[in-house]
Amino acid sequence: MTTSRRKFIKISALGLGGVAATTSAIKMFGANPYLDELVKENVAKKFKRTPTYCEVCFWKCAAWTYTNENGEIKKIIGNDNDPHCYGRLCPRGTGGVGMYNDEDRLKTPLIRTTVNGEDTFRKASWEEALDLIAAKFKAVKDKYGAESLALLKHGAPGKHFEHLYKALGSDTIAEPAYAQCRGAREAGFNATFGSWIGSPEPTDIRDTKCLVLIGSHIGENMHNSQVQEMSDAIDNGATIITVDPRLSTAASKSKHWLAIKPATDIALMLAWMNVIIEEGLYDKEYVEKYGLGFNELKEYVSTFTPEWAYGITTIKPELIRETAREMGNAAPSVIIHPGRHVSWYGDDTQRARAMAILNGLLGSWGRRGGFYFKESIKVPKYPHPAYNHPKWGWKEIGEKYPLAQMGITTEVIKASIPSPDNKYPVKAWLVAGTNITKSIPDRKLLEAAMDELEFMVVVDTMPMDVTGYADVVLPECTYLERFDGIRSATNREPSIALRMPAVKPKYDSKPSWWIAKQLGERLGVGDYFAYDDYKEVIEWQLEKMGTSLEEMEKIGVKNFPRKSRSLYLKEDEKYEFPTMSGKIEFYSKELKELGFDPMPKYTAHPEPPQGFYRLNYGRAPMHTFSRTANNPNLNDLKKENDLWVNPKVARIIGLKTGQRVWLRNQDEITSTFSIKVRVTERVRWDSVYMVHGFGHDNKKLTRAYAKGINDTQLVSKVAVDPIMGGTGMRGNFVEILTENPHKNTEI
Ligand SMILES: Nc1nc2c(c(=O)[nH]1)N[C@H]1C(S)=C(S)[C@@H](COP(=O)(O)OP(=O)(O)OC[C@H]3O[C@@H](n4cnc5c(=O)[nH]c(N)nc54)[C@H](O)[C@@H]3O)O[C@H]1N2
Ligand SMILES: Nc1nc2c(c(=O)[nH]1)N[C@H]1C(S)=C(S)[C@@H](COP(=O)(O)OP(=O)(O)OC[C@H]3O[C@@H](n4cnc5c(=O)[nH]c(N)nc54)[C@H](O)[C@@H]3O)O[C@H]1N2
Ligand code: SF4
Ligand SMILES: [Mo]
Repeated sequence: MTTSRRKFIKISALGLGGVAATTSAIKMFGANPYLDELVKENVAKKFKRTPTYCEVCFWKCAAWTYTNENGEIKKIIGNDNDPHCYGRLCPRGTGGVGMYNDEDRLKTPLIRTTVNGEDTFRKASWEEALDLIAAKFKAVKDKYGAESLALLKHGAPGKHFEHLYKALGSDTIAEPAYAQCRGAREAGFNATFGSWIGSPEPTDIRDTKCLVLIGSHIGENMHNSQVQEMSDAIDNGATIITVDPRLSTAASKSKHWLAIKPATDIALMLAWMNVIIEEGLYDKEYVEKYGLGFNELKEYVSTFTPEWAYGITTIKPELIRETAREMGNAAPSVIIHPGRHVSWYGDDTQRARAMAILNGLLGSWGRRGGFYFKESIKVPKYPHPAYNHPKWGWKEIGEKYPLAQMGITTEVIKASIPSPDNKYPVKAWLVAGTNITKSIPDRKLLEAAMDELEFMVVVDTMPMDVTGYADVVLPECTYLERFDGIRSATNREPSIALRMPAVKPKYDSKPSWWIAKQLGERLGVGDYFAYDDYKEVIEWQLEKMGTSLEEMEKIGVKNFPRKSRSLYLKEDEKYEFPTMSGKIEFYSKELKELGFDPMPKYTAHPEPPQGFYRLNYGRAPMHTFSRTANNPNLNDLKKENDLWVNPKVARIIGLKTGQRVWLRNQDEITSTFSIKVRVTERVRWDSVYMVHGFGHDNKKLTRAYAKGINDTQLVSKVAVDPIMGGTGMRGNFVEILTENPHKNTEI
């Protein structure tokens, strides 16, 4: 394959486009519960409602889609009985209707073609596109084995293609929500408590007395029930301690904001352990009963005094002591929040271990106001033949990283580049529900891999950047137009939620379950899809769970009583933790045996060179990653990201709020687009900050194209976590350019 073939198609594809009028309807809702109630009452009288769960992010709040007599979607409102949302959606969920209304949506299947030497897409029928994919996938399967077909996925569509892949005999599956997101936290907590954190996190925020946020920026990170519970906890007098180099929304609501020097959190946590142990603030009974390796830990942290940590973190020793005492006083109703996007500096599993150990010392795991024992209900599997066993898959591809519990995207990407020592040749990709060109760091590596592929398919709802690299693009209909798997997630009590179509698919778009089935039939595994409509699967599953489609249509969410055990540990319970030792492992033998530090170690990370600033990034409450930038409702609330710059830096460079600048990173990668400066004390002088997900490259995104800077473009350096393969992305440094570096070049 020539390089040019995979060249990103920038031109507006035939027949696509059209600018939609923006609407500010979403502004009507805001976060006013009284208004919410009024809206609910009025809406209920006028419109028909259909249950769904939100796909704007992965919290999956259950909701009602209201349609009028003409079958138009008018509103989406939270389901009162849902423990993920308590009846209220976040601004993104309310604005989800914009995904349906977006005129820029993918409308038909597209096939890459060449016209006058230029790559472009032509419209195709489903028949033609599916036949082509099946033929190409079959060729790869016959030549190299099904294992060489990789699936990169996220969200609900991923599940349907996972089924297709397993039927074909491929387990070469990965998602950026692991190695670029929460993988290290799962590995760190698993090594300590023997249990994943998972989603939603089993943090008992509503009953906590002290919530410690280390980087986690709840409030901008809009995970619905957590935000609501945190707000209740504040009202109930809980102490919030936020460790963040930036004054996040959470930090502004905190009793203590620890404006830590970036990349030094492990030092702070070691000092906290030192104080908690030295001053006897830990839960002695709990530690004795459930802990393993306390004496080793005590000995190990004895030299990590607050004075030692001060020199590293810039946090004053008195403040380290005071906050440690706050935690000790609140224990066990204290949460050192595990965070979620934790792929920061490469020692992320160890940072997660430090968080887990602090929770262990304070006795918060299994305690009210700490972490509860989560429970979910199993959705029965719709019958299908046994899956074919692959010879290799995500595990083998990521074998260098012993505690990886899921596929590592970047390793799958590397395996797609042929080399004599590549034992696991990946040859084709199906990319579903993930905009990898925005979510995977090291663009050079990603593009090198895409160049080498024999075939690449993208299933998306929007002409996102990633579609420009595909051979075939398939338009999925939005979550408001389809059936999908039943939502069953862990929580205090098990619950299920139904997603069913409120309206027919717009344009020539189709649901993923249908696409997967069509491909399955063409690839000889049709017997794994023994239904005509996914509705049949859901009906069958609901019957088995003691309910029915009819009932679920009426209620949307069904809550079930707990069966596994009590929510918290009982007074004199002899609980065995699901670790190898059955104990909370302060000292990890497993890590030691694998050649890693058995207790977390502080390592100094590279600092920005003269004239450079650390590139920090995060979330905005009205956007999800790159997926909502073009959404008419949400775009209306925030059109582009801005660059937070400390006044001291602004003075040195001579910057003013509102001024446009470009960024260049340590590898001389220059941002394609510019960004507006926001001068603010809320960010430290050693870093700059922006919201992730802007700076879209594809002109077909009429509202989002060229708006703001794409942080991912500047993340060319990654610090890989040796334990689980996560890609630390916060070690990139940028200089600020006030002159347009592209002046003489056309983009
Ligand atoms: N609105 C909205 N909400 C979302 C999402 C979204 O796209 N939009 N995405 C969801 C997903 S999948 C995830 S994973 C989560 C991510 O949400 P979090 O887990 O909360 O995100 P992080 O990126 O870890 O945290 C960002 C914060 O870390 C701070 N920070 C940067 N460097 C350091 C450091 O060295 N030390 C410390 N202590 N802090 C630092 C930043 O200033 C910023 O405030 O958000 C979820 N919620
Ligand atoms: N630089 C940088 N990189 C990051 C992060 C960061 O903060 N900064 N965050 C990391 C984190 S925490 C995560 S979880 C990942 C997330 O990474 P991704 O999962 O790639 O997230 P999105 O960018 O939202 O991409 C989602 C894609 O799915 C499409 N989509 C939306 N709904 C549907 C649907 O119903 N069907 C189909 N088929 N497609 C749909 C959207 O149009 C979009 O193209 O990114 C990680 N990468
Ligand atoms: S938190 Fe917001 S965007 Fe995420 S699922 Fe819930 S309503 Fe949707
Ligand atoms: Mo994430």
